Amino acid sequence: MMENMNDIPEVIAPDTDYDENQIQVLEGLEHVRKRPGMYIGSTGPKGLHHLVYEIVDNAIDEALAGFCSEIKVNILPGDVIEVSDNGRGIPVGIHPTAGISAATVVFTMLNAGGKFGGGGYKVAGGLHGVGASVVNALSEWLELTVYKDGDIYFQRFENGGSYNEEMKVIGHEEGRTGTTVRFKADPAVFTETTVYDYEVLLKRLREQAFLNAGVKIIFSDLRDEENIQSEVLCYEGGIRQFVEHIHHVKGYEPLSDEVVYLSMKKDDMTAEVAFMWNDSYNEDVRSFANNIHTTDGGSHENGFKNALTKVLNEYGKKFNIIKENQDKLTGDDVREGITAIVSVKLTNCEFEGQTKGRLGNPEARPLVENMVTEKLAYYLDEHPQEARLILEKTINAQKAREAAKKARETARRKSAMDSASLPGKLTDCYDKNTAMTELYIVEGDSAGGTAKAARSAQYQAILPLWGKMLNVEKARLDRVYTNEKLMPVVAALGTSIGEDFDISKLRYGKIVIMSDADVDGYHIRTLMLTFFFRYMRELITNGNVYIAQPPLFKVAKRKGKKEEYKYAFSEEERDQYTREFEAQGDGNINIQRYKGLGEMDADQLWDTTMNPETRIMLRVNIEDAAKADETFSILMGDKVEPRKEFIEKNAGYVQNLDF
Ligand code: TTJ
Repeated sequence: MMENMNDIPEVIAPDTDYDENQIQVLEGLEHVRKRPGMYIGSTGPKGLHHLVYEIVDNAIDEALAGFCSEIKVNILPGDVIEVSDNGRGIPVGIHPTAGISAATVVFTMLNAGGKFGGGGYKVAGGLHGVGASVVNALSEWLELTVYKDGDIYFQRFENGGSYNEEMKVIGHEEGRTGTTVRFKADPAVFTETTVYDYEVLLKRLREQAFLNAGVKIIFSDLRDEENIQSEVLCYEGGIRQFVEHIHHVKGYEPLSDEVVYLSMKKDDMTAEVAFMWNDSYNEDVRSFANNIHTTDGGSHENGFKNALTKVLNEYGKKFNIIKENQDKLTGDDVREGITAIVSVKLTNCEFEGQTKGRLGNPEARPLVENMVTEKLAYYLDEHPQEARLILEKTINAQKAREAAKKARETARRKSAMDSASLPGKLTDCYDKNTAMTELYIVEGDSAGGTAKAARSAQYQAILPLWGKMLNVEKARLDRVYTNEKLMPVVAALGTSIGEDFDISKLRYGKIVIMSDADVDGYHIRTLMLTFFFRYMRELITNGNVYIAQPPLFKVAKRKGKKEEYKYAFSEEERDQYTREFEAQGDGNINIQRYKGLGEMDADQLWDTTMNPETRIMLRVNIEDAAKADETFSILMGDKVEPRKEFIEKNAGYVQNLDF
């Protein structure tokens, strides 16, 4: 879908000073209304939040250009977004070819932004930078105010970018400069919701503040006057503080006091990395290109990883910490327990892969690789104490890996001796064609029994989970291999895990986690997603993992012997069905709340949750899994403080967790 972005002709702008001349006129906005997904990915909550990023990005560019010290982002009552900066103000003069204000052009002509012409700003890429006009096209209304040369300019757009009045001066204010954009996302486009999630916006704005050191973003949620929330996001330390923040949130203990920070400029490109090790065994490497999270890595991330492995091996050899006859440290060894941010800024980013999550630009790799090779070697020489700690940590990882390999081989030999290595608890399906088959991972034996009775034996297999919840956080791969809860899952899937993972051996096309809508169910789901995220990540990126959605309520109306009923998957649905039944004015209404899967009989479970014709399932994406991983770290880690914070924040959902 997004490949079509390339079909949009580029604006060729003269390479002169950035002014009205540089913005050229392109096609109108009708196409954006017709195919919003092409421009913002989706019209669900993700696309909705994307509108905000799109506008904020413009203000951040102005800040990076050095002309703006403060960006305000407000969520106003009615889920109106207001973004303002104190930059130079968008050019308002008459555009030479369009014959209207240049600012109007920016908001009404697709791709009309100086950024796309090669002059003006140097940084743009991906879905980002599709521009203000796309936001306008998808808004019920949008108001633009520009403060410039002592004047206040204003223009209002309605219904996806139409306007009755041109940009005009509505007042004067001496000395003030800047741009303010206010908009309401169009509910006719964002049919699912136009309500913003404060935490989602906060996370992304904070990330942008880390990636652009010194840029000040003041974010406020003013929707509910009784509960105003506000944060000032400004980090002089940039991505160094990003690394510290991740450690704080996850409750990790750092290996040393100092975050390693390296940066380099070459031609039009800049690269920076920040990293630090901690007491966990998890690798958390996040890479960005032009401030966009590259979830699938790419050339810049590869450059970082290669150089890191190479430099640590060389240092270890040089100081005889790694002995002559000892194996080299692998990439996994050196990255065990690392938190790293890799950020590059390039003139033209090429994003590749199905979800455009991977940086393609080949020049980014040597840039990062050479930087880390040179500067990390220097850093280690300058910091012998830290260097020793790092080397010890990685050598421990190497030892653990070798021990894990032995344990694995023993486990394999053992399982080879069992006649069939499929777990005893598994009720398999007949079909062997993975295009058809589904594995339901079910919490508890009783729900497992119901699922077994409900399923289609042809293509649905059932695996009830049992045994004590394992603390994977503290366990390494070797212990995962002997865990009674996880090993049956591994055996049933057939893919093996970690470096042995082989998706071609996968025995089912869909893996469905089916757990109760309560605290235990939440726990199990978090555990499973974290496990997949850490040891079978490709299952998630390949789209094989799903979460079943059992109904929360049955709303029934009984009249004499006749019962009519509907299943509700949320409280809103419950209330809606109740109102519908009430409106019919006859019979008694009864609402049953399902506390667990076990309360449904097999037919009900089939109809509501397992029948492909009628069920709803959520496909798990990499962000969901990463989130589970973070939650898991918080819930299972040693630190009490982040756990308390988490529980306070999520009190509604995770009430009775006993720690
Ligand atoms: C362009 O070059 C001349 C001086 O102004 C430059 C400019 O466009 N600056 C600018 C744009 N500052 N802020 C914006 C901006 C801010 C928001 C909130 C939204 C948009 C679309 C642009």
